[in-house]
Amino acid sequence: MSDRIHGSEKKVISIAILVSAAHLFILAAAALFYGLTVPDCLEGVKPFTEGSLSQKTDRHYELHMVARMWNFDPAEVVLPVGARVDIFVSSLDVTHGFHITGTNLNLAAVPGAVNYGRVVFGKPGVYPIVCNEYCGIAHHGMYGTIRIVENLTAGYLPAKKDKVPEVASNEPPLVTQGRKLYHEKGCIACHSLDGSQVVGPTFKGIYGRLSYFTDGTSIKADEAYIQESILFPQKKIVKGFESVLMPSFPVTPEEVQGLVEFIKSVK
Ligand code: HEC
Ligand SMILES: [Cu+2]
Repeated sequence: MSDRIHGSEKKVISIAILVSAAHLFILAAAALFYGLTVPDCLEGVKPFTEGSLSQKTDRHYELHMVARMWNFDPAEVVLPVGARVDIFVSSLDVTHGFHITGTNLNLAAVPGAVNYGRVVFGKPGVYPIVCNEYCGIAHHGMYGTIRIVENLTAGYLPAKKDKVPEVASNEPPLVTQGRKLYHEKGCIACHSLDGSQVVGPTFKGIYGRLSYFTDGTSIKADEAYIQESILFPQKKIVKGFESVLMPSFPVTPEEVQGLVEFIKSVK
């Protein structure tokens, strides 16, 4: 029997068996010791519309991530070294990518669906999240950050932490509401408060200053203009920012009022 198989063939078969065994071993080790799981599309899970972080046990976290044009909610996550994170990803608009740099987690963020993957963060450092699925004009600016920190007692979301911001007690309620919306609606991703130009013009000192537009006209930024900029972002395009389209946001008239008052207050 055995002399019917050529010697070199036997060698090849042995190597094939060895390689297969090695693969199985690596898979088992990855699952058992590194906590890796196969990305999965969950059925029967209601897609969520807001990002959140919850702590299940000492090291075990659950992270809900929402992708939308053109940011992630939450935009920044801070976790202790060794955190084992169950990540659920969904989208509010189109299909986005969700890749955590430095890990092997690469999911699609699909509207109406929830995808799942698990990552164990063994080393401290900054892990940028990138969208690797072209999703529109500001696709290149779509990113988030996971920060893994040593000696941290519990993970948290920096932007949501100051959801109820510390403000002077005499701040008008509308301004406080607007400040909250600035975080929640994601304006923070493109507009700074400190004068730095991020993706869009800074809000610092915008009220009463001249805005110059691509059609050569200009306008002194008053309440009506700021309101129009939020409701109809494409009506007037600020010069120098024509390469990025500001998305329009679903906002109630009351929310617009809050945002306008907040923007006016950024001096
Ligand atoms: C994806 C990036 C992005 C996001 C998010 C975004 N904007 Fe903008 N925004 C821009 C860009 C780019 C411009 C300048 C081009 C233009 O006028 O459309 C702009 C312009 C503006 C202007 C006019 C600025 C000026 O100097 O005249 C206002 C006011 C404004 N945005 C408010 C908001 C508010 C409020 C939000 C949140 C609800 C928001 N933006 C979210 C990108 C963004
Ligand atoms: Cu995207």
